Amino acid sequence: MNREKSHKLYEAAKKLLPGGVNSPVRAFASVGEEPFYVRRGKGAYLFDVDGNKYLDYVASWGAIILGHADDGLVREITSAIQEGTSFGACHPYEIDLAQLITEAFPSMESMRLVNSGTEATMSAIRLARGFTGKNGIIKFRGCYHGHVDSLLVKAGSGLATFGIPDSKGIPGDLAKHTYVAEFNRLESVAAITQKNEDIACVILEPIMGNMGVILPEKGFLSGLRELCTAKGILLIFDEVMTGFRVAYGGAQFLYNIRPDLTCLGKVIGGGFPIGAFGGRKDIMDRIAPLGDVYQAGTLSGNPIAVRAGIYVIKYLKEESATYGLLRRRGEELKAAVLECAHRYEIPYTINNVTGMFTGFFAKGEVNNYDTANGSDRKAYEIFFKGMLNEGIFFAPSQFEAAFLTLFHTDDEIAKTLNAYEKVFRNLKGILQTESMQ
Ligand code: KE4
Repeated sequence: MNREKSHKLYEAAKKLLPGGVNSPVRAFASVGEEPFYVRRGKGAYLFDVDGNKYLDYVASWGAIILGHADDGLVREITSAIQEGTSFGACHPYEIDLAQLITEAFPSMESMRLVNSGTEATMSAIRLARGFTGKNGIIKFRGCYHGHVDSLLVKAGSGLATFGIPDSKGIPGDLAKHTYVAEFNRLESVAAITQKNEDIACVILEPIMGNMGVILPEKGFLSGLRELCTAKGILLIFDEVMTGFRVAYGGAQFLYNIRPDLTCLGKVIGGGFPIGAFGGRKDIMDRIAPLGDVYQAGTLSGNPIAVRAGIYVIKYLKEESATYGLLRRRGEELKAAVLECAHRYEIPYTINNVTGMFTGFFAKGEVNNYDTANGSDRKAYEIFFKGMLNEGIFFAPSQFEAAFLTLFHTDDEIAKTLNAYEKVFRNLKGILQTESMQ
């Protein structure tokens, strides 16, 4: 696959951008590849500057659910942009989006729109600290909540990928307030709260996506809810990835848990920069200008991002078949891929929720940080490269999720399965050779 133009662009980018990218995981470093440069996207596909076509399972890290350059969305934004791009003043669309979100997420009685998932989680933990008057935060090893100082501790996504679970540049005086528990191990949370009274909140991805997809085990989320309620600790669901993705009402709908605060992003902006945090009104009323916890943003509630989000969420609301389609295709793909892995005797397991999934090169179940971290990254690198050469773009890291869009039709699933067949056949040969050495 010729990627000469991409190579030249990457060389130029490296002169101006650290690592040549605007976000680390895009550098493809952990899979030993150079990034390709996208010219355009359409439906389930990306097209690079060298004319190559890729079936896209990254979907802008989950922000794209309808498909790239959806015709209706393009019409909506083309019309919206004629009226201006940013006002720094109130506009009616921000009320419409908030109404749609609170109907889908009843726990979000009140909310604030921001510009990224990071801003949403950063604001939510500041609010939790302000509301409770406490400093401590409990997060889970491998969960990633954006590049928030207090949350870049034992984090997932790009940090786990590059093996730097803790970023430099975060003062010890701040990091000391962050406690790290183990996902699916409720006792690890209880152990922290028994020793520390000064805990403001527990924040987690209710379905992990940033160590790859890891599902909560039965009783874990409900146990967390009970523990937080009993201790007066706020429970924050980071649904930046799962919101409007795993269900119209997110993971909190699937598992019937009411968090105190929720963070959203990605899907609610239709690919434009957006985030939101919200929850109990008594808590949100502490946010300025009503309350004494400051939060602000020049482009917060940007009319273009908001109108894109309204279009996408209305589509998901009205096309109720959407989630059934994503669920069916996700399960079909999982079953067929696992059958293929079995035939080639490749240790592989898939965690999947409504077409948000990760395949791990691991022997047993992947249900926590250690089992995810123990997966075979060399096999993943071979998988990634093999799929890319077949024109299938998966995340350039084992510790990310793959996403179906509504344009991943049965034809795309068939194309993906053909590619898996070739890649697994090749991988079996490599693994057999290695085992003989
Ligand atoms: P952003 O600031 O990147 O919009 O959102 C941060 C964030 C917060 N919470 C969750 C659960 C998230 O998954 C994210 C961001 N996700 C990563 C991919 N795993 C974004 C991709 C990137 O960092 O380039």
